[in-house]
Amino acid sequence: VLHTAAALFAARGYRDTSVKDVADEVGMTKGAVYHHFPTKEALAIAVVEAHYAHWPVLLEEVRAEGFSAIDTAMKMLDRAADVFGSDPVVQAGARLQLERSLIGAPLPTPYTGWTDLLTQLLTEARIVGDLHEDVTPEQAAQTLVATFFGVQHISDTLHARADIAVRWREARALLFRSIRA
Ligand code: LUB
Repeated sequence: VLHTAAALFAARGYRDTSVKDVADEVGMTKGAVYHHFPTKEALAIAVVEAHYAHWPVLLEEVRAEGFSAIDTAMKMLDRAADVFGSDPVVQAGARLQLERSLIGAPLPTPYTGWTDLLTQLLTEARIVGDLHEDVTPEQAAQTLVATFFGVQHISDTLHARADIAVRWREARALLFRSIRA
């Protein structure tokens, strides 16, 4: 139900997706869907939460590859760009966050999870001397998040994210060249 709702939210947005649409697509009754998600808002919240659930898993995977902290940050964002380009749950979460004012229930706060994660990694990077002396972890994290958000948004708006990987790697090449020691 969650994946089907995500596909519909990603394609049509919150307003133009009904619980009935989800039920029909899944092949369930509306009542059966309401058994899992009591309201349409609850369904949207679950999709946004599932969007964010990707990143701790991704962090563990990238950490396990043994990169330096600054390279872990870069690889995390590279992998996130690929996921934004392919995963309907991640795409739906991003669209729902853009439409948050239309959803009559509070969604998780956007952006701060990534900013905190990248600040932590870049603080580790600074300790081992991998961060440029003029750069603070907080500033670099804010700029990386703003850039990634903008790159994925423009790619989505203009090209349905078909070029997100290329656009992101161009942007992050500039950014990481400027934040590395
Ligand atoms: C990321 C989006 C789209 C931030 O973390 C978030 O909330 C995000 C959806 O709101 O990009 C950039 C890593």
